[in-house]
Amino acid sequence: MARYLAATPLALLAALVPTPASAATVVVDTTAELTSAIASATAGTVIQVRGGTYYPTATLQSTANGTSSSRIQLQAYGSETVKIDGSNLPAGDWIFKLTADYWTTSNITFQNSPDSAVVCTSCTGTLWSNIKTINGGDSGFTLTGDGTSDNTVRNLDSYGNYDAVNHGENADGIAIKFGSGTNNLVTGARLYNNSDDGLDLWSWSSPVTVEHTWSFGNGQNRWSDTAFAGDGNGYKLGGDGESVAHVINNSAAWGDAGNGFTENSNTGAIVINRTTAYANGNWGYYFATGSAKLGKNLAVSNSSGTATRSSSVTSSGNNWDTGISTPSFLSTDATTAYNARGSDGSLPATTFLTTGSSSIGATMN
Ligand SMILES: [Ca+2]
Ligand SMILES: [Ca+2]
Repeated sequence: MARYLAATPLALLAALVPTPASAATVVVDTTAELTSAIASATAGTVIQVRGGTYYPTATLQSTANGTSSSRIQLQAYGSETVKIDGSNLPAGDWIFKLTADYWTTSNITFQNSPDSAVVCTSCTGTLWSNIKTINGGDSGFTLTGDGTSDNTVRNLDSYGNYDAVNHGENADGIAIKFGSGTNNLVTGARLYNNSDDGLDLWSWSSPVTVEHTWSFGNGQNRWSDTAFAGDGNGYKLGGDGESVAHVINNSAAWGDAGNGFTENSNTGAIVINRTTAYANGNWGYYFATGSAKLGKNLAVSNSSGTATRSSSVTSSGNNWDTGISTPSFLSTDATTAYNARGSDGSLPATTFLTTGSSSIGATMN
C-alpha cells in the first residue's frame, strides 16, 4: 500500500478532493421519466421537460434541496408548451409537492388536479416563474408551513380552481396559509375565477409582499353549485388571530364577489399603496378593526362602497379622502386582461382601469 501511494501521489490527491456536485441536465419526454427525474434530483440537476401533456398517477414530489448557488431546476424544454395534468391522480392528491429549498420551476402548466395543484411546504429560496395552476380541486398554488422564507412567485396565472367537496369554500388562486417565514414575494400574478379568494393569507404570521398583481372574478358561482360557499375576496390579508404588516403595492381587484381588499381580522399595520378596487361585490377596502396604512388607492363602483376603516387606519391620498378627486378610467372593458402574457411572462398590455394618473391607483402593469 505504501509503495502504491508513493508511486501515485496524484491519484491519491485526486481521491481526497471531493467530487463536485453533478450538474446533470436531464431531458424528459414521458411521465415515467418526469416522475423519476423529480424524485432523484439533487443540487444542480436541471430537468427539461419536452412539450406535451403529462398525466402522473402519483404526486410528483421531492424533499431534496438545491443550494443558492446550485439550484434544482424544473423547466419546459426551450419554448415548448408543457402541461402536467392531474386527471389520473387519486382523489385528494396534489400534482406537485415540494418540501425543499432552492428549486426553480418555470414555464409549466399544472392543470386539473383533484386537489391543490402545487404545494410548497416549509420551502426556502424557491422561485416559481411563469407557471399556471388551473382548474384544480382546491387552491391552485400554496405556500405553507413554518420556515417558509425567501420564496418568489413570479407571473403566476391561477384560475378556475374550485373545491366541489366544500362547495367552493377553500379553493383560492394562491394561498399562503398556516405558517410563517419572511421575504416571500408574489409579483405579476393573475388570480381569477377561483371559487374562493384570489389571494389568501389566512393564519400567516410573517409579512408577505404582493405587487403588480390582478385578482378578479373570484367567488362567483360558475359551477351551478346550489350550496355555493366561496367567499370571493380579491386579497384576503389575514385571519386566525394573526397581526401582520403585509405589503400590497400597485395591484388591482375587480369583479370579485366579496371585498376587493380585506384585513380579514388582521389587526396589523398592513400597507396598501397605489391599488385599485373596481366593481367588487362588497367593499373596495374593508379594514374595520386594524391599523392598516392605506395610501393613494382608488375605489370605484364597489357594491357596498369605497372603504370601511377603523379609527386606527391611516388613510391618505385615496379617492375617499377629503380633497382627492377620482380620475376617469381610460377603459372599463376587461377583455385585454385575459390576453396572453408577453414573451417574458409579463402581464398583457392593457388600458383597462388605467387613468394616466401618477398619484393614485394601480398602473395595471
Ligand atoms: Ca373561504
Ligand atoms: Ca380562502
